Amino acid sequence: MKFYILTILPGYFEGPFREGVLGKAVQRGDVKIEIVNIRDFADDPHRTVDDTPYGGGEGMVLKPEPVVKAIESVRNNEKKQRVIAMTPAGRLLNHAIVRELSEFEEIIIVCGRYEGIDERVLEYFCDDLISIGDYVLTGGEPAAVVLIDAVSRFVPGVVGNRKCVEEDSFSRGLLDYPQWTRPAVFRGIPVPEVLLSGNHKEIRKWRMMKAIERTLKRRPEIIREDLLTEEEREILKHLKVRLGK
Ligand code: 6GU
Repeated sequence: MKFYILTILPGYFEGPFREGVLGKAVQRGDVKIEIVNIRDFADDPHRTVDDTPYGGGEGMVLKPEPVVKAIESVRNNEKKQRVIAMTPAGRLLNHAIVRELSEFEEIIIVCGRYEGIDERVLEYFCDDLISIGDYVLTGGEPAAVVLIDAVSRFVPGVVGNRKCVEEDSFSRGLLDYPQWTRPAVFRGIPVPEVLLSGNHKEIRKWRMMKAIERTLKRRPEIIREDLLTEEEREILKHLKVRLGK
């Protein structure tokens, strides 16, 4: 899978794709990243990429010409491509969108800066506008890193254990159960006894209960009853009564 990142801050991406699971995937070539400097497509001597907004108002807007030229420089009809603009005015990124995007061969990501991107670029040259949450960042660059990280997990070979990907919390509509590791008592705080019992049937049931309980408490809106097993639905029913939900 290949990602093109169109940005006016190419240096921003020097770190994130060198580290960890994603860094290894890039080294192996399972994930390819190409940074495209939008400023290289400015045609004046000052390499101007922004201008004041028509109608007045705060800040600067990314000019259409350099951004569109940058998009066109990586467009390829032979590949299954998607052009995505990162903007807080986009649709909110979630598990379903991440999965959908992982089906493309190449994703071209346009990172916004200043007060925004000329609307004609978004409307006529992008397929999709994506936001990573209801807060404003100084630019689309950190959001692009988030998107690439999440999509890359679905690229075969990137995450060693497929089960971890297929069964992640958001495909099931349940948060993960909590985890502990040694020592059994840390600063006076013990690990729940059932986990030390060696009773795997009990442990499985307890974890299921914990996962449903924390989802009900923190993220009740993500629960998909249709995706739960009979056993999980039963636990959910009991917990709802107990928690008064
Ligand atoms: Cl994609 N861009 C910016 N600038 N802010 C955001 C965002 C994106 N998603 C959430 N906030």
